[in-house]
Amino acid sequence: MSDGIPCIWMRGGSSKGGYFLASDLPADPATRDPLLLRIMGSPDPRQIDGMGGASPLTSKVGVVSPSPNEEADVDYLFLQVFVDEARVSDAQPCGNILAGIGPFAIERGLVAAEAAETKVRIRQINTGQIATARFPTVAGRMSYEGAASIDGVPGTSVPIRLMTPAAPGRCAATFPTGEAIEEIEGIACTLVDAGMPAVLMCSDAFGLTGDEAPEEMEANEALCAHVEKIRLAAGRRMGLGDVSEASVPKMCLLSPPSTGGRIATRCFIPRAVHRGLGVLCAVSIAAGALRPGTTAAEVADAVEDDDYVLEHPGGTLSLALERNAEGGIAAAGSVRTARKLMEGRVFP
Ligand code: NQM
Repeated sequence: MSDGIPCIWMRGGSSKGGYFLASDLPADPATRDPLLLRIMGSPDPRQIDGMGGASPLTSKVGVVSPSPNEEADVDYLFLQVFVDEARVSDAQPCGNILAGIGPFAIERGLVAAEAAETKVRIRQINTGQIATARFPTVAGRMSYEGAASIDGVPGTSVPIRLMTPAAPGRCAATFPTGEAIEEIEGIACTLVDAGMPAVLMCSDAFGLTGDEAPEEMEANEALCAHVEKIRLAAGRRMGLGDVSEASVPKMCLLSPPSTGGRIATRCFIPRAVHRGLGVLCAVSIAAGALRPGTTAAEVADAVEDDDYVLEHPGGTLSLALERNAEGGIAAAGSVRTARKLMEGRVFP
C-alpha cells in the first residue's frame, strides 16, 4: 500500500482543491494523472471514493515548485480533474486556485513570509503569465484569519490581492479571429482570450433573460447542446483545435446588469454552469465589453470607471482595471480569499 502523498487541501477563492509540491508528484503526466483521478475519486459523478466535491469547482489541483524564472518566485501548474470522465487537463489556468498558491508557497517554505505583508510572484505554467499575490502575514507566518469576504463563500478570511495580466493565455491574440463579432450556429459571438479563452454571447440570443438559475440552465438540454456545438466550432476558430476534451473555451451568456454592476454573467465552464464567476474569465469578459461592437459591449453598462463589477449567480466580482494606451485592459486586480482546510497525506 502507498504511504500517501503530502498535500494541503485549501479553498482558493470560490474553488477548492489539492495543493501539491511538484516534487511530491510524478513528473510524467502518464503516471501522475491516474494518481490524481484516484485521489479525486474520478470518474464518478459523486466522487464518492475520493476527495473531489462532485463539481468541477472542487475537483482542482495546483502543482507548485520554485521557479527558475527570475521574474517569479514559484511556478504553478493548474490541473482540472474532470468529475465524471477519466480526464485531467492542463488546457486552462485558474484564478481561484491561484489565490491559494501564495499561502501554500509560505506553508511549504518556498517563500519567506515578511513581518506584515508578503508578495509572491507566481508564474502560471498553463499560460506562461506571471501573476502577483499580496496578503497579510503575521510575525513571519501565514495566518488565514481576516475580515475579507467574497461572494459565493460564507464567512471571512485573509484577503489575497491578485494582479493578473490581461493578455492572451492560450490563443495567439486577445481577439484571436480579429473580429468584434461573428456568427456561429446562428448566434452572435465574440471570441476573446485576455487570460482565459471565452466565447461571449448575449443571453437574449437564446431566449433567456440572463437571471436564470444555473440549475435551470443545466436542465435545459436544448440550450446545453446548442452551447456545446458553438463551443466546438469556436475552439477551432480560436486556434485551440479540437476542444471536445478540453475545459475551454468558457461559454459566457451576458445580459444587462440588474444589481448595480456593469454586466451580468452566466458561464458554462464548459458544461456545468458556474455558481459564481472565475477571475480570469471575468477579465476576458471585461476585455470583450470594453471593445466597441462586441456582444458584451452591447449589453454592458458603458460607464467609464476602472472599478469593473461583474454580476454572477452568487453576487458580484470586482476588478480594478489597469488600462493600456488603446483603452483596453493591461492588467486586472482582484481580491480573493483563501483558507487552509487540511494538511497531511492523501492516499491514491
Ligand atoms: O477563470 C472555474 C473557477 C474557475 C476558473 C472554471 C477561474 C478563472 O472559478 O480564473 O478561476 O472556469 O473552470 O475556479
